[in-house]
Order: sequence, then C-alpha cells, then structure tokens
Amino acid sequence: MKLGLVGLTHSGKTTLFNALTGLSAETGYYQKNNEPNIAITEIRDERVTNLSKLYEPQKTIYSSLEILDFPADEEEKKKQFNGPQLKILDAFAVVLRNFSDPILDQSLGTPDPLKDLEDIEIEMILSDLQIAEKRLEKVQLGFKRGVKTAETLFEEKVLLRIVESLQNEKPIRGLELAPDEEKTIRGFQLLTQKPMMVLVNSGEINYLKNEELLDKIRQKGYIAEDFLGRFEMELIGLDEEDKQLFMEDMGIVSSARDRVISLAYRLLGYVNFFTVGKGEVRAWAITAGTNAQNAAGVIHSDLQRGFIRAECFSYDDIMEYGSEKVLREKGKFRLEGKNYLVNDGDILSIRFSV
Ligand SMILES: Nc1nc2c(ncn2[C@@H]2O[C@H](COP(=O)(O)OP(=O)(O)OP(=O)(O)O)[C@@H](O)[C@H]2O)c(=O)[nH]1
Ligand SMILES: [Mg+2]
Repeated sequence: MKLGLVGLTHSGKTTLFNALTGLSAETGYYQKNNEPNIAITEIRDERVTNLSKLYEPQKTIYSSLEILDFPADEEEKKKQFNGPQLKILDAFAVVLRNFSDPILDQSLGTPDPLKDLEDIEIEMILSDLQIAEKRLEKVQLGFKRGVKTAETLFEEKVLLRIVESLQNEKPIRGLELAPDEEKTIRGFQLLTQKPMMVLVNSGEINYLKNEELLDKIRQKGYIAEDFLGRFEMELIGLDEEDKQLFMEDMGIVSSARDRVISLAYRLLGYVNFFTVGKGEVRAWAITAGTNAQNAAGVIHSDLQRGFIRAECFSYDDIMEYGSEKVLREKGKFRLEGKNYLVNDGDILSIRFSV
C-alpha cells in the first residue's frame, strides 16, 4: 500500500514524514530535486506479535505501508500535481499548514488550511481535466475518421460524465461509477479518483482546538485529523516511556504513525488476514469483502489459480483456545470455499493444486 504525502510548500510534509517513519529527512528547505522521500514502515499489528509468540516461527512478517513524501515548490506548485509520480499511489494524505511561524507567515501568509485544501483540490481537478479532455478529443477524432466501436462509444459516454464533473470542480471520487465505467478509466490513474485523507498539521498552541476546521473538512467528505508533526518529530530517538510521557502531556493519545496507519486502513477499507506456521507468521492486507480465492492470490498467484479450499479459523479463537488441536476439538476449525468472504483476523491456510 503506497500512501503519498502531498500539499503546499512548507506545510510540514517532510516533518510529518519523519514523525511517521522515525527517519530524519531534511526539513525546512525546498526539496529542489523533486524526488520524494520514501520509507516503508512496518504495521505493528499486535495480533501478529501474539501469533508469533504462540507459533515461534523462524520469520515474522508484518504488513507494511510505503510512505512517500513529495516536495512542493511555491512557484511551480502545479508541478507536484502534474507529474507522473503521483499515479503510482494508492491514496493521498494531504498535509495542511495550521501552524504559525514568523518567517513562513511572512512569505506564505498566515495559515489558511481550508483555502490550501481548496487550492490542492483545484490543482488535482485541473490535472485530471487535462487528461480526460485530451482522451475525449482523441476518441471523438476517431469517430470522425470512422472508428466507432461499442467500446469507444462507451468510453466517450464515461469521459463526458467525467469531464462534466471536473468542469463543475467536483472530484471524480464523488461520482458513482459502475464497475465497467470504472474499468474504462482505470488506466488513466486520475488523481481525484484516488482516496484522500487530510492531516491538519497544527502548532502547539492550537493543537486539539480545531474541531470547527475538522468539521468543515469532513463535510467535504474527507477523513481528517489533527496532528502535531514537529512535536512528534522531535520525539524521535527518545525511549518509549519518555515518548509516552511527552505525548500524554500534549494530549496525544496515540502516535502519528499509528493514527495514520489506522486512517489509511479506514480510507482504503483494508483488513488483515494472517498465515501462520513454524516457518512464518505473516499479516496480509486485503480490502474488506475480498473472497478467499482472491485473498489467496495476494499470497501467490498459484494459490489463486489452483485454489481448492481455505482452512480457516479466527485470531480470537486461537488466542482463546491456545492451540489448533483444541480449536479442532471445539469445532472452530472451518473449511471454506472460494466465495467465502475473508474477515479481519481470519487465519487462512490455502489448499491448492496447480
Ligand atoms: N513553528 C512550527 N514550524 C513547523 C511546524 N511543523 C513544521 N514546521 C516548520 O515548517 C518548515 C517546513 O517544514 P517541512 O516539513 O520541510 O515542509 P514540507 O511540506 O516538506 O516543505 P516542501 O518540501 O518544501 O514542500 C520547517 O522549517 C519546519 O520546521 C510546527 O508545528 N510549528
Ligand atoms: Mg519536504
């Protein structure tokens, strides 16, 4: 899962990136080379830790979140939203500056997070509009030249809807697209189609006093929360106990990393299932409502192709009964077919043959 931190210049993207990853990428300067900072963070699901204690495997593998921190450049802020780099992301986390700083206030103005969010929405909409209009022109040019198939006619219909929505300054994610419509435009990787959440980067003075602002952002349909990026970045390197004390002092209930991970799961509708054994205990992320055969495909395409059945039990049951043997005796061990919808916390073993 790839999550991209985007936003206007000096909103604190790199500061939050550091807070989230424990790294120390340079902040407070313009990332001139236009390359994102990238880190892969383990998602420390405590269920994996507990399963690992039970099975004592050679390897324990948590699922992970890849976080990319994109630079912005005030004069060329469009660049961030026009480049191809954002296309690879699964979701965006927009970082909004909600802290005052004498120097930044002078050069960028006093913080206006809502206006910044609208600016970003518009940049993304314009980027998508350019792509959709260009493609529409091409399809229609084809019609003039006599290339008219059921597919291109269908594509034109979808594109017309999309262009209209974008021209009305509405992101595509707000449109209800049928699966075949969605499939037609998937290849364009339009930005306003991707899930997006908002991280309000506050200062120590106004942290936790932003309900009104958060409400307005949520009314626009986004998941949004308040963060204290610089404060949390400065906690990097402290031991856990001190970190907790400082966080409690500021009213931070859980770390920015844990919060962003859980927001990302919520945003993307992800749940975890697990595979267990002496060799390896491992977490796998899937979207809620994925069936057993497709879930098997996340592990390996062979398991999907040759899927026979899934042996299945739940995390809660194995924790309660302590061993697979007792689970079987208690009738908590199930065999499920390919259409079984995998639940969060299911432990699967795939029977397959290729
Ligand atoms: N006063 C104050 N300054 C902050 C806070 N968070 C970040 N900053 C400062 O804001 C400046 C910009 O932070 P960065 O994290 O580099 O911002 P960015 O969004 O990555 O900027 P670009 O990469 O140029 O787009 C730095 O000097 C930070 O120290 C905060 O909560 N309070
Ligand atoms: Mg930066």
